[in-house]
Amino acid sequence: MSDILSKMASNLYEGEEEKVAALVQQALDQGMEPQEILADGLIAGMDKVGVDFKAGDLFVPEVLIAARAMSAGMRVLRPLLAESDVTSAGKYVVGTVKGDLHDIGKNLVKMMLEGAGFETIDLGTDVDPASFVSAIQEHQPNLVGMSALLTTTMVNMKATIEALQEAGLRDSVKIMVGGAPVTAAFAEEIGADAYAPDAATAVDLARELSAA
Ligand code: B12
Repeated sequence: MSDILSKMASNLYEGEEEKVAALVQQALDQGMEPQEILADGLIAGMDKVGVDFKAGDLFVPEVLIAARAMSAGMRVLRPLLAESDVTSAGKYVVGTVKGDLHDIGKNLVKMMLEGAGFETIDLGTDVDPASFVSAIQEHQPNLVGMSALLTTTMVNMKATIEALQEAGLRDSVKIMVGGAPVTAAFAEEIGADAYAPDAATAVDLARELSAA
């Protein structure tokens, strides 16, 4: 990998927003392809963040800071990626389910997926089943994510899946669920496709589900 791309990846890991943005610009000025900068600079850095977060070597604040550096690099790159018509890794609609206002974990998963090249549409918190249905109709994602942090709101994941079934949309998307009280057994019971205990695993699963 070129020197500038490895520097970009390590600065992203360290959360150096301004340096990452400047290195992206420098790489473009040197004539590098936007896709190469994305894959071997930004995503490579974010992948290492994911691995170290999963291993317990990094914590939530560090991941959020790295994700901000990723966004700073993406701001420079995004217009050029749109021009060069780079296909995204997949399209992800996400929300925290009805009745639930917790969004830190949801945002972390979203940022890590953006880091992995997914296009994301964030419906926010307290999202009722009908809003998931209309967002899926509008944006036609391949992946849907639901987050819940309360034992009292987990049931709304099931209600959302039922609403998707009723709207005839269930088979058009893969559904991932997560949040502290959610388990793999619960995910299976409500008919979700996957459960991830953390943001790094969510990226691995999203890649698998998008390739399937
Ligand atoms: C911060 C917090 C709040 C903040 C939320 C701020 C915000 N913007 O999110 C505030 C103060 C608003 C809040 C309010 C409440 N909270 Co609160 N809160 C927490 C706390 C301390 C941390 C949650 C958090 O952000 N963790 C950090 C993130 C990174 O972890 P995470 O959310 O689990 O996400 C990771 C994974 O789960 C996974 N993941 C998450 N979502 C998704 C989605 C997908 C698709 C995938 C694949 C993976 C995934 O990946 C993430 C990253 O690795 C927890 C305690 C705890 N330790 O969990 C209590 C906790 C969740 N809260 C609790 C309660 C009771 C409440 C209130 C009811 C309190 C009250 N009486 O008012 C209200 C409810 C408000 C509402 N309607 O939602 C209880 C829930 C108990 C239960 N079993 O139901 C907890 C467990 C505290 C406790 N021990 O009692 N809370």
